[in-house]
Amino acid sequence: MTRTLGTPALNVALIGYAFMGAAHSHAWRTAPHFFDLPLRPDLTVLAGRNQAAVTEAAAKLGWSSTETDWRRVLERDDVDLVDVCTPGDTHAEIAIAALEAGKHVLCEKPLANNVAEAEAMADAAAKAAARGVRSMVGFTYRRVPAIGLARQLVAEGRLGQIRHVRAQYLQDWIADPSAPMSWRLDKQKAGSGALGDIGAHIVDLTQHITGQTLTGVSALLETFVKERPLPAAAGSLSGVAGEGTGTVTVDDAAVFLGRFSGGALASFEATRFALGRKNAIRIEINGSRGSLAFDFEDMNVLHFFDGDEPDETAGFRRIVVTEPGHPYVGAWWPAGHGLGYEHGFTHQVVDLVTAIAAEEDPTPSFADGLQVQRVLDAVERSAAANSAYTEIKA
Ligand code: SOE
Repeated sequence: MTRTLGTPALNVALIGYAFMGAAHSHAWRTAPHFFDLPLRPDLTVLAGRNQAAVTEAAAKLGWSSTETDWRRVLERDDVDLVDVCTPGDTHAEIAIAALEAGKHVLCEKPLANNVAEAEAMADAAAKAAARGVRSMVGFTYRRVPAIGLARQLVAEGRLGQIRHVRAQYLQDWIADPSAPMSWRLDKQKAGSGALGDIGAHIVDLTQHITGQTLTGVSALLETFVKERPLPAAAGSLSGVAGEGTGTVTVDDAAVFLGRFSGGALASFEATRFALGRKNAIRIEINGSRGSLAFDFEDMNVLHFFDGDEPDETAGFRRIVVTEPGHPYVGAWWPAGHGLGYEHGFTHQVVDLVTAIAAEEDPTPSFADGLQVQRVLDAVERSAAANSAYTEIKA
């Protein structure tokens, strides 16, 4: 039994209960049972537009009450934190209103659908922080133990001067042209396609690991399938096609080159058409003293090449990142048992709750989310200008 259960409550409200809502619910439920937290998350209210559906989801996901209007959530005195798990077109409105109402905010990635919204959110977050109200953007892959070890090796200088960053995020869930429309394929709802949905992750991850930021990009975007069947039920994510077709208004794939602030050259690929790749995040970083390589499809392993090794014994070593001394691992299982996709969300809750209790600003901050948004915007501007090299303004 952890000590959390005797600590003051942190009353949480979750807005949205689809894939991300389910992953966040699991994290809010699980964190206090594996980590000693300074505050005890209480799953107080789940908000969704349809009363019957949100009532069913609340029972399944473990929430004590429901609301059908997120604005009502902000009026409740029994809500301390709002967790935004809605499509990107509502992130800014909900997060800014919640911060102004004095609620801490966790907002799913990408932070917003465009730079203007992200700037307004970062501004509201800075003002709220001055009043002790905290905010975080949900780049959960930072909290995979192997990613934490990668960042540590770079920070310790084990890779030396970073020369190359190579990152891919490969999925294939819409490679079939008969896969129906969804909100993720609608620019008005999602802001962009593979670029913002999964490209944002590899932009954030590579900046997090290297401690550097992208300063410019040259990009290509493509929409391979421009018309898709409408879903069987309005808003359905069931993947079942209905009558008629809809126009895809976002990118299916983004490919871009970049330069990092420390001088490294980078290549990025984010696609939903890598047939056979389900959720492959692949990162390789080459430095003057060493290299590292990570693949989320083998997420408990980090490959490390130590350039200080004599040539006769040098080679990429396969580090199984499951030792108690590795980031977060000590709270879970003995060495070699491994963690999964959901653990990053639990670690996100742990770090957020710990920062709130310590009256510190958690990371990644909304300012970090804004910087990623500026990279996404530069990619779109470059692609629209025949891949012209496009600088990223701070
Ligand atoms: C895309 O389908 C997606 O759900 C992303 O939106 C998530 O951020 C990623 O973790 C898994 O894939």
